[in-house]
Amino acid sequence: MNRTVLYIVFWWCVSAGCLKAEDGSRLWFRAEMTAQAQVKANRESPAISVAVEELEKRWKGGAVHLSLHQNKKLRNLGKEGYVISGEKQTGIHIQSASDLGLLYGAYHLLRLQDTQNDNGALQVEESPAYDLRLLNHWDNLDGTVERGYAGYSIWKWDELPEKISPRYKEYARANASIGINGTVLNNVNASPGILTGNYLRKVKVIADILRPYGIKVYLSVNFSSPQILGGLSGSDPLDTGVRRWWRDKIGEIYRLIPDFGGVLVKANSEGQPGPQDYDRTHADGANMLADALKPYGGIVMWRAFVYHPGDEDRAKQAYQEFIPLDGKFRDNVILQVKNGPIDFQPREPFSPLFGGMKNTALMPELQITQEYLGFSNHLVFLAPQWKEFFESDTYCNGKGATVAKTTDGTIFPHPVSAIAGVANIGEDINWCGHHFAQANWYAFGRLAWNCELTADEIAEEWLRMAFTRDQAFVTPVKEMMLHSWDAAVNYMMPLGLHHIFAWDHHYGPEPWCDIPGARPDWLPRYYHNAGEKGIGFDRTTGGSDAVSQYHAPLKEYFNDIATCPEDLLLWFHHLPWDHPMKNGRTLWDELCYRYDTGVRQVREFQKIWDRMERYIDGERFRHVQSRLKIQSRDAVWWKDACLLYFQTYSGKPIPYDIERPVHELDDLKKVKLDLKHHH
Ligand code: BDP
Repeated sequence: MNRTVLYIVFWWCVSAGCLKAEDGSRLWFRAEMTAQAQVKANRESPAISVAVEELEKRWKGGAVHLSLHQNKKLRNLGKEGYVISGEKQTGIHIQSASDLGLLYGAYHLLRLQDTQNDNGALQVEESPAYDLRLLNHWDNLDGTVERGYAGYSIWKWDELPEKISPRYKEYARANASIGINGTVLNNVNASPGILTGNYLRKVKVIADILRPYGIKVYLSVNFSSPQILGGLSGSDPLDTGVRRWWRDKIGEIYRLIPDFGGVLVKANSEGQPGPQDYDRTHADGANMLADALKPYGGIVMWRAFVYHPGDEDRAKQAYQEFIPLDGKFRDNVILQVKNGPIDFQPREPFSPLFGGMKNTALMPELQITQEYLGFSNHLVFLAPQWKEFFESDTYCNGKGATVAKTTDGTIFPHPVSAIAGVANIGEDINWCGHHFAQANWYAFGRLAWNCELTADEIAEEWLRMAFTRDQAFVTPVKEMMLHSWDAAVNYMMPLGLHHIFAWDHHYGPEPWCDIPGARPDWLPRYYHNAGEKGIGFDRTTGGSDAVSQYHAPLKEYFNDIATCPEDLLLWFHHLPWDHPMKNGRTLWDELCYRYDTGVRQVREFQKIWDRMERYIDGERFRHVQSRLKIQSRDAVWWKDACLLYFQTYSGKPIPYDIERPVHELDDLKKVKLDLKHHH
């Protein structure tokens, strides 16, 4: 063959998809885009065009009819619900009362095609659990990402509004395919700059790209913006000048972005400004913004992540601060509450605000990015963690009042229900740093749509789309995913231990960490309280009494050593090293076994993975393989660091049948990783 022919063959191959790089850039859209389906829609709209285009390219069955029309059944499914009926070969009908429902229906149909072996006759009816399903980007305007482990931000602020990265559209598509319908573009530690005209014009361009995919844009705002940007003397929420400034600013936003979703606010938290700077309450601050947004249908998501240094148990403070304000918020304010009372720890009980605040809308905030779970180095599938959270019974309304039911509108109907996940997305070619971290983005969307899906179902779907349908691969790898959270909890912080991370970057273990002058509630010692007598945080009625923030009978369960779940034992109790566990071991021995189990679980994941080489592409195989090696080494590091350190207090031997430490405690104490917030 001469060079021209070679060249032609090469390009034919590329365009036919024979040489697709398996770099993870295609997320869960790896099925070929070569279909030529017949798709008809009874109406036109940008969202319907997207639906038609997706189906035309990817649907490999008979004709698909999209019809937007109103009848009682469709209206009951809400503006994003849909019905799918028909058979793959003979033809499919997707119906909805809105164009977005048709878009979601189209993605549902394609997901069935990509994941199921036999579609048979279809009869699907769907509507989402939460009205607003949002990603929160902790992306800064300088391109860095707070707690981001997949490179710089995907938002190219320097290039906008002129230059448009192709990733924006891919991002929109990926999110729409899993039902995400909103995104907060910037960090909760918000730069006031986002509200300048210059940045708002950039935001508008992103909003225009996301709109056909049903995704609304929201912004984090800095409470001091009137002062910093507007030159006012302060930002007191009851000051008329301040209120006018916000009204004007919000008006300016809506002139550019008529469907702007609203704002997210971190106020009087970790040094951020807020209404308390002016002796006003969180309600005063939130309501001021709510009033400015109300005429346009916008909302305020006000974060409840607040705590101050002092004598009070950090785990109790958000509840103490917000419960007295229950019922004082406007109906377009939603309190955004992290799943646990402290801060995205490997395992926490649910925040007692869920089921505690009965007259205020609450939205859960989950962390998709793995700030406290090994960054993008560790394979940790988070759906099991989130399921445990959703299914936790708050007992606020008798038995069965799960966190999900207290927030999705079932128990407390509010004008809107919502949920947010802190994104793990960056400009890395595979989007999330670790190929398996994509599964957490995917799982967040799927659970926000339907929190009754099981972790198993979600892992199965994702594996089939992202890798292969071969069960010889899917079954063992799914098992690995489903146990990965448990493994991480075991090798990092078993039995209810929490926040014993290295200072600031939160990657490795530093249970000994002591920084003179540092806030005590930022130091591990505050949380583990290890000493000769024992270990754990006494939050019982005899201790900080955090248990009393939970409804009966839960507070009694947590309060009583006999009924407190062992997985949360040291969260609620300070216990002697020889405290007898349910299996007959002493607490010290059990702690050792848990750490050891975590290490062995990861070693097992390596064995599972290495057997998978022949089922998938070499590129992703090797990438994951090498990350699992890091995870194994880190697990041993965690185990040795924690056990050797705690041993200095327990004075007891590490049970002789488990692997011996391979590090010296003194060496581990010297480890200082140079990890910046954002990398
Ligand atoms: C903590 C993070 C910090 C965030 C904060 C928050 O370490 O970077 O700003 O949460 O959620 O987990 O506001």
